Amino acid sequence: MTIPTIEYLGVTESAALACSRWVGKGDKDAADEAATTAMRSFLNDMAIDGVICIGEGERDEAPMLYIGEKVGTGVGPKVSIAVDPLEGTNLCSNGTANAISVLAAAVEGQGRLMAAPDCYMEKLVVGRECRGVVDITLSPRININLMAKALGKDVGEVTVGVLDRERHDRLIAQIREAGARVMLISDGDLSVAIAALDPESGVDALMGTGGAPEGVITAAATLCYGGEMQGRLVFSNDDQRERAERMVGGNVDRVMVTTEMAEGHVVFAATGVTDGNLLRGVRFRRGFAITESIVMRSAQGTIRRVETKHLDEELRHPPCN
Ligand code: VTB
Repeated sequence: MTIPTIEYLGVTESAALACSRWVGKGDKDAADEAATTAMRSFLNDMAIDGVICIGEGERDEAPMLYIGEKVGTGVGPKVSIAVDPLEGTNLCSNGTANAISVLAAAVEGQGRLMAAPDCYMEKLVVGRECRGVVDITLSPRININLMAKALGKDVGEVTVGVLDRERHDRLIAQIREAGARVMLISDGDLSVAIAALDPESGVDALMGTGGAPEGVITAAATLCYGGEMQGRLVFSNDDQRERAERMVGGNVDRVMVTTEMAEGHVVFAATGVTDGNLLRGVRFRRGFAITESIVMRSAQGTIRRVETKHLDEELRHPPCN
């Protein structure tokens, strides 16, 4: 049984609308809570036997949408659901670019999402034109040159998104030395990775280290876009490594490709909270709000961009002052 695409879209729309009331208000926890509460309540109305495989954290640290939490009415297809109700809590509270609400889902027996340990992941994400071209074990210079060739661009026209962190100082220098452009982002490597998958976004690749759970959600988007993602888990201590050995198995230092992290029939949905490289944020008009989303199904090979008007939105989520 297939769950209508529009249902998944409603999940991320509801989360984006709820936390959009907190855009620019300087309270990231309130923004995250609003998104999580709205998303959970939408999911619980869906006719699915769902379980959260990637969520807000472990059961003991996250009251809502924790890993293993059952969602949905319990009657319907068994679905594994990976969520990030608000990717970029700082971006939302600061009113800066690229905060999104996001979900990836796989129906049991049709698709699979990898269980992600809570550690870092080194990521390389490129769009369809660069599939089969890049290799995370090679230097940024080589990858950028290979990308430029595949894209039919000058190296100086290639733009790489990188999280602005000290750990990336060397990477940033290497990208610049190769002659390419670095787009530094303060947070939200998931939204910029999705932008890199889209040929119209102006971002050609995402490189660098961010969260592993978000990496798996990125892989679901990559599968839907027909792009390529390579990831390597990065551990801060032995505990994390042992956990990864239990959850992921095999040699946990290996390079993981897209299909190891997301496979088969998966659905991906994201709604903009603040304006970003790929999606516009929630906009308010007299008596209604407008959202922009992207929703994709890997099995059908569909990528839909959806603009939705939400009437009387101020009654559902009153402005917070
Ligand atoms: C953040 C966040 C990213 O990873 O950077 C986080 O902005 C981890 O990095 O979007 P830090 O610990 O250095 O902040 C993400 O959440 C996802 O990959």
